[in-house]
Amino acid sequence: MEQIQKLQQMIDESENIVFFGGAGVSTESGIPDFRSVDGLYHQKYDYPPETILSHTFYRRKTEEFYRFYKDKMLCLDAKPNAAHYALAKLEKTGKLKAVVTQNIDGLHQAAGSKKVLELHGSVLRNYCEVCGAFYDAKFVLQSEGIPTCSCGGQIKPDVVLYEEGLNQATLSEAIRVICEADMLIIGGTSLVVYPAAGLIDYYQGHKLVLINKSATARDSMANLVITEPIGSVFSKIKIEE
Ligand code: CNA
Repeated sequence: MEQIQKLQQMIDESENIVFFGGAGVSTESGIPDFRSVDGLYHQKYDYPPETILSHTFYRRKTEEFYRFYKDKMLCLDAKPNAAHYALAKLEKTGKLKAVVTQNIDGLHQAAGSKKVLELHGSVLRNYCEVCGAFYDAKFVLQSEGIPTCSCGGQIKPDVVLYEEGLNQATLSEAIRVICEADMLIIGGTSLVVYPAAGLIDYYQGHKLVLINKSATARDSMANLVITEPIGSVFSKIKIEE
């Protein structure tokens, strides 16, 4: 409880908050993360998820990529949880300037957040590799095998696969907002996927909060560490509109 009070006080005293998050933000919405005990890395597949979700695998074994992707990465019925809603509310008050996320599920926007920097793209956007036509996630989910455009081209999710580079404009904007933040809240991320995890090093303030169920390599640099589920933490925070 003391920790929640401390978090509340830090939020109340801040005017330029940035949230940096990962898959753990959406586990309470029913979307499995990668590294928790019930996460995708602990389930049995012919290949590790990191291999399947790589550019090489996507090119060489496209059908198998899509089998895994549709089965495990497209959770289209998931709804935002208390953490997503609280962050959207904090943005409305003017205190929170941006959400920088490694997630690809679109739940921050579904909760009402406007400034969301999606470092790894979104499953909600999909494009034909030949003509560039847009397709929604439902189309991809309902397609049989490899989703194909009416022009015959292959459809690729707008998701950054392993071995692929991050969008430079998104990366630069994420660095800018983190540099300017007076409070950085990091939540639901193991902080092991780079270059995304390295972005937190741009934070220069003294209100660094880490909300994560398990320990991370960065716990020692945080001013406040909370090891509780992030949805339940944010459900206890009062945000005045
Ligand atoms: P990760 O490596 O799976 O780490 C998640 C972290 O969150 C772990 O340390 C958990 O202990 C912690 N955690 C899990 N649930 C909670 C919770 N309720 N409250 C607090 N902490 C919790 O995931 P990262 O995001 O660090 O890794 C980056 C990858 C995962 C990105 O490239 C994502 O695109 C990818 N991913 C995204 C989604 C999604 O969009 N929802 C789902 C699965 C994987």
